[in-house]
Amino acid sequence: MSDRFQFSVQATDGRARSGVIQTPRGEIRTPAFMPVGTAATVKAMLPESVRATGADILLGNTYHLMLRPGAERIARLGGLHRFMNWPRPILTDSGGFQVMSLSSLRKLTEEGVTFSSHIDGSKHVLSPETSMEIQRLLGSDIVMAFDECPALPASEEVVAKSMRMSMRWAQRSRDAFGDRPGHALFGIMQGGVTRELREESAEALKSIGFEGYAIGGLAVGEGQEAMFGVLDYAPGFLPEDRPRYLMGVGKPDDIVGAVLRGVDMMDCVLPSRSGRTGQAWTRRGQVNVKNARHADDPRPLDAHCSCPACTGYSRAYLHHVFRAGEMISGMLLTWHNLHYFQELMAGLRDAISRGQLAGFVAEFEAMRAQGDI
Ligand code: PRF
Ligand code: ZN
Repeated sequence: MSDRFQFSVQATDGRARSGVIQTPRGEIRTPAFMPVGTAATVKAMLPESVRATGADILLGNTYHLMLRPGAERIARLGGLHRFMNWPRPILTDSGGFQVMSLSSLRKLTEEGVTFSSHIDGSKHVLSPETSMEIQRLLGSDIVMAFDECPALPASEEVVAKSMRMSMRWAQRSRDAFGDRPGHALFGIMQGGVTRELREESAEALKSIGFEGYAIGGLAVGEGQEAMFGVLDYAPGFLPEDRPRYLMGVGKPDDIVGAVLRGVDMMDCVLPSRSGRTGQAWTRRGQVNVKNARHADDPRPLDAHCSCPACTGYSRAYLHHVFRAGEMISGMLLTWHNLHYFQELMAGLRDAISRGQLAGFVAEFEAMRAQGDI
């Protein structure tokens, strides 16, 4: 195992890349999908089950963990990996994005953001410096720079001002992070849907220098077509020899489109969150198990899926436990969804390695076009 953080691209197919990120806590095969473990758990899953779905890395959240149970407490208890019993790599988001979507009484200045907790109303401050300190206390392997992400649509002027502040915060994040062998700091590109702003942001980040580069500020209301429009050029502004991480994306077709455009890492609550609301994701698209058509159906959710939900249970059972509000419903559907997302990533990696990505994508689209039958 490497004692350093290192990324190597092993194969390319068009703009898509497959590779490996080496970290002291293990390898991350890319393109990678990171399940979200916001509050030190991937909801409804044991860590060993998350691993069994094929995940190499989880995402954790500075915002939630600083509020509850507190970063100092997690540090005293041996760090986030020990605390949640996940020994592999963890990436933590820096908090600003969650402050904007979850907290109240927010006040944003050049220094940072003050806000009230969505849990108990208590007052807190996040800045590049405090975010770096909290992520250090958590023991995060991949630390995200502190940024601001404006909701779209927003005027170009608002997006430009916000992006430039995020770039000043990126420099402060780099300075505060310091030299931490084996740990990585990723910068976050902003700039909305404006090509010139995206380029300016990428140039600012590259001159600071990061171990990896995220594309932030997408999947915030602009729609898939506009997002793909940005992804047609934005990854090309970033260094080829560093991982590129598209934050908060997405649905399976978003993931495939992003990988085709040169993205290496993604995260999304979708497979875990929708598992708890009765939504399953399969090769044939979305299936809602609460639909009455499943009540007498002895078939599995997906006969070609090797997850526990599909090998052990019928659609009728999944329908019943969802309707009955049983906890196993969220457990089985989350497992299935995470398994499906990880199989998709494995298929993408394999297709890129073989130079067969176009064929893989054609098959992906043909299966979805058939629909659930
Ligand atoms: N910045 C940060 N986290 C994020 C985003 C961002 O722009 C997004 C946007 N999709 C999701 N999570 N720090
Ligand atoms: Zn399954």
